[in-house]
Amino acid sequence: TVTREFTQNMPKAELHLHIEGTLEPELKLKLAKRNHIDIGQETIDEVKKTYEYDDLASFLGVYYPAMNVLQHEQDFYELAFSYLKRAAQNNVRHVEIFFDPQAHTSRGVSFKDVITGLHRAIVDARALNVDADLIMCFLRDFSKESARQTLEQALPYKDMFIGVGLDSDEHNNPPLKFARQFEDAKAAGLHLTTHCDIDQKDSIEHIRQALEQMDVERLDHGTNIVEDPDLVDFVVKHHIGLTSCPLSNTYVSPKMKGEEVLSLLERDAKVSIHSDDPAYFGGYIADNYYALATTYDLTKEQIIKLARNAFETSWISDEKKAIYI
Ligand code: ES4
Ligand code: ZN
Repeated sequence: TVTREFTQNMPKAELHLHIEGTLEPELKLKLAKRNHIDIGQETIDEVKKTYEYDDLASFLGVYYPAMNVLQHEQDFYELAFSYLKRAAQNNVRHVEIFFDPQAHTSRGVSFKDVITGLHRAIVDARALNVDADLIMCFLRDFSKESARQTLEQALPYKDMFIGVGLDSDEHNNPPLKFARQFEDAKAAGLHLTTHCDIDQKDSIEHIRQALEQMDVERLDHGTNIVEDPDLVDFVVKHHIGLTSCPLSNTYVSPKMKGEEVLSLLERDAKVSIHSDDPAYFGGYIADNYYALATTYDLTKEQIIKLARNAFETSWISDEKKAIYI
């Protein structure tokens, strides 16, 4: 049987983690104080009481306002370095970190302060034996004009991130809305992924667009692809990764979606396990493996397969991949 220690000690790759979703109550309060921002709470318990949500919209309503405490380059550094220290302690060897520049630039923080703070933490974390890269996400409920401006701001910092993605509210915001930005990002040598959240009304259509018309290399969540066997064939054939986040799913959808993960494993699709917004959804990556393993009675072999899938579909060099697979 799979123990908590086993999921803890196993070398892991984290491919679905929003850095803003690692903002723990302690750091939130510390930054609020330092930056003189009134967040309406003064203790950790009070902050935790605000963490009540039962769908994506109610979660995002807690998540975005909290980011106000992030004001300066040093704040982004501390956010990322705190996460990477924790990752190193939990045997996470490689992380591809999502960040949402528009959630910060829209409130007056400069793009440069966001990306250089995060990047500096990544450089310093190399000493901890954790290897990390950044993936810039466009907020899909913002306009494509805003996405265009964001990509323009970002390209001078192209050496500090390896790919682009889409997150935030998917409803009525299909991947194709950002087809042009994805094309430009790909032409600039960047990798492509997109959230295709579970239980969204049009998510099968969104998955189809992303795979067939936008050349994405991974789907974040995306596990309800099991409803469409032809699309499953496509991801199996093209080694497209699907990054499932069990604890997150239990909040924004009523279920952990383990049946979907098991069905994808059985079909030999490259599904893997991650944590999404661990400070908000009750656990980091080892907790996510453990929750899935205990709820669905997974074997060690199945857990190892999920972990290998993450390294295989990561965007590290083939030389580095060979170490882990
Ligand atoms: C997110 Cl759970 C979730 N869904 C969509 N966008 C997000 N950004 C951060 N967490
Ligand atoms: Zn996510």
